Amino acid sequence: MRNRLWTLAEPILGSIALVGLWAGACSSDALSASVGRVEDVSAKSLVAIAPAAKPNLQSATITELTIGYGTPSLSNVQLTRGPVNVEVSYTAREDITRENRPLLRYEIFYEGQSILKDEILAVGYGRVIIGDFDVDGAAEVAVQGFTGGANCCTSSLVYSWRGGEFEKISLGEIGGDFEDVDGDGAFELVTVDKAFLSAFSSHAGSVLPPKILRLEGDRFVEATREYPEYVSAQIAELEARFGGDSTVSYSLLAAYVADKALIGEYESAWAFMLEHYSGAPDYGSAMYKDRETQYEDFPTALAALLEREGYR
Ligand SMILES: [Ca+2]
Ligand SMILES: [Ca+2]
Repeated sequence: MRNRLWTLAEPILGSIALVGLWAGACSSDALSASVGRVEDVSAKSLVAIAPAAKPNLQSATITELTIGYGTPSLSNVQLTRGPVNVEVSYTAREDITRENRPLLRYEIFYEGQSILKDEILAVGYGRVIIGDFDVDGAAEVAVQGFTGGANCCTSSLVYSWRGGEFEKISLGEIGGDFEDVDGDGAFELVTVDKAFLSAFSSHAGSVLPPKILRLEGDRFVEATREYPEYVSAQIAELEARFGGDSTVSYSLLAAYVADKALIGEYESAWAFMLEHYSGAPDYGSAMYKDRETQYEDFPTALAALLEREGYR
């Protein structure tokens, strides 16, 4: 399990990978029946493994393309999964300006028919994934791109096949990974709760609780509390950071209390926090300020944040 507690979940990748991820049961010949077609790209720079083409998308297989810093320009790379085909092109830019932007362009086909064409800004990171995220037999195509900037932002979009068209679901500025958190075959979007960003620490030093979104119908809903094993693993990693110190940083404590609240253990976590916070501002008084309210201390500010964000 990847640790995304200490980062902002904005993957910056230095290479290109075209990979079919096989998460369900598969037969030995499943991976050999169909290989993604790659054009105008050095074959050496790609690992191309695509799952067997099937008339429907019942299995939990995702085919994906990821670009990162150093990825050369690509044209018409084909990702294919069942009836869905995505043609991807990417313009690498050495000097990025408003007029000279690194764009990931994509055209989505269904059974050979062009359905839509679009593009996304991809500064050092971009990704296209085909799969059946909610295992309902209809395909999804996810597109992500990093918009650039020190403190910002990956955008995510999902196109869901509704028979005749792909419905566009804009997730906004949410990064993260599409993965099957609980092994049930459906893919969740695993991201972080940005409400904790810079709340009790510097931006880079912020510890963020996990946030898990699940596709339900035509939207993604937050379902973090339904994945207690995943959250517990995150808690264990936080606890490993406590060490034997008598005090624990505010940001770490905030994430800890939030995580424990997600698995129904808010009270004990709150008591732990009260015992282990230093009482001194370690990031200036600004951290106690929430819009118009200036909180008197860390516990009061944390309680307000947890309340506002639905943790308690
Ligand atoms: Ca689906
Ligand atoms: Ca799942």
